[in-house]
Amino acid sequence: DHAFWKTQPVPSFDEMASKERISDGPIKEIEIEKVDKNPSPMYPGFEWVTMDLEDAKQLDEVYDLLTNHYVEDKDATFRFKYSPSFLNWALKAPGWKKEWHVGVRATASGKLVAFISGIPIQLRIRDNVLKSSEVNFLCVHKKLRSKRLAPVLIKEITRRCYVEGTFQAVYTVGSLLPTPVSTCRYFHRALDWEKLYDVGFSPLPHGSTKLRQINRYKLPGTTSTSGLRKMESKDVPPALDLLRRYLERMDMAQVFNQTEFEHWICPKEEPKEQVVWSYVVEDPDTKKITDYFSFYNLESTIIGNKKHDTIKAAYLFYYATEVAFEKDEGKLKTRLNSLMKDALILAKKADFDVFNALTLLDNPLFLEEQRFGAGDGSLHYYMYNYRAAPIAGGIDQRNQA
Ligand code: YNC
Ligand code: MG
Repeated sequence: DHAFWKTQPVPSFDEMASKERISDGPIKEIEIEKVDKNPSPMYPGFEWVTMDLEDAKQLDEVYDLLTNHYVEDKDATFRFKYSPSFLNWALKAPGWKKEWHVGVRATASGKLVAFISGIPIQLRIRDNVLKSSEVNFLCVHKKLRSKRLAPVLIKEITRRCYVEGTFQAVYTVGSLLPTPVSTCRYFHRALDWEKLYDVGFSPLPHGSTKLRQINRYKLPGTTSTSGLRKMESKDVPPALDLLRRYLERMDMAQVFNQTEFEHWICPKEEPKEQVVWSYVVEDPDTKKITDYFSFYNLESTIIGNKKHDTIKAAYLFYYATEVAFEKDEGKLKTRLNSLMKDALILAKKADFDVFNALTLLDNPLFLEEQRFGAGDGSLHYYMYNYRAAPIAGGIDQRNQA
């Protein structure tokens, strides 16, 4: 019955399902002077901490907590394994605030047992750009589950956002809560089918053989798009311009400035483990950047497998193409299929086992042809303290980022 969520400024299932037209806007006015200046009480034996992620030791503590206790699939076979480099990238995005990296320690041992984070982003929903917080990495130690600690963490990050004058938030969760503004599905494209089969990720379809499956997912050794090369610093302004125009076609998307684009897509410094891979297409004649795509690296621990301990997954990230503005869906489909085939080839070369994508952006135009299969997971998108008419989901949806 959602004892916690029904007290929060989020739309109910009923109002989101109603036939009445929903007009987009905040649910509750927040008076900043009335926001508590101090954290809410913590359970006895535990204490609030602000994590200092500039300190490699504290970053490692968050890494350890997530590696052992973060999101698993429904059969508890795989668990996300965000690398320290990934956490640096995701949690120290431009404008990041230390106060939004919230931990809970056991007072006696000092052990980190829970975490929640936010980063500031500009989020556009239809015609409104909201100064908001993107909340992520909510995690409670397995031994402290079902004790209503999650609501305490959520209330504390909310207070810390309000104190900074940020009154809206966006977050994604695999489970259904009141009430998604949109829902996507995960799709997976095997790069190393045999490994995925060995670890129980990919089934052997009825009537097929291992050899046939391996052949089905074979890729050429080289890419085919002429002018395709790694993205460099000099490509940032034209690639950002292209992405901005491309995202204008969507109902919901982050608004990027150049610093943010650089951080997310074309980082200046190489971290210890590479997190993001980005490529551009430079037209051989005009030298213009006509397309770009990116994917990031997120491993999963394989829980209790003797032969392999991790799956290396590439996640399709942002991309854009000039062809999108020609209003010719057939042409867009053709172009995206060649770009994404090249992305698969590059990911395979970089030793990834699987390539994942959601049903957002123009992805439904290439998922099938590029041999992605539907996963069993959904990803629900939520807004905190903002009511917005639902954004179409599913395989036909192409209006969200
Ligand atoms: C969840 N993931 O429904 P009701 S995603 C939000 N997001 O409340 P307890 C969640 N709410 O239904 P547990 C949630 N999971 O009674 C549970 N809840 O109203 C709600 N898993 O609390 C739940 N990470 O402490 C229920 O549950 C209440 O001990 C139950 O802890 C939950 O990062 C959790 O999946 C998820 O570590 C911490 O299971 C734990 O089970 C765990 O008894 C593995 O809580 C890791 C995992 C979640 C990944 C993510 C996004 C989080 C968004 C949080 C909401 C942010 C709102 C915006 C705040 C800023 C506002 C401004 C401005
Ligand atoms: Mg709990």
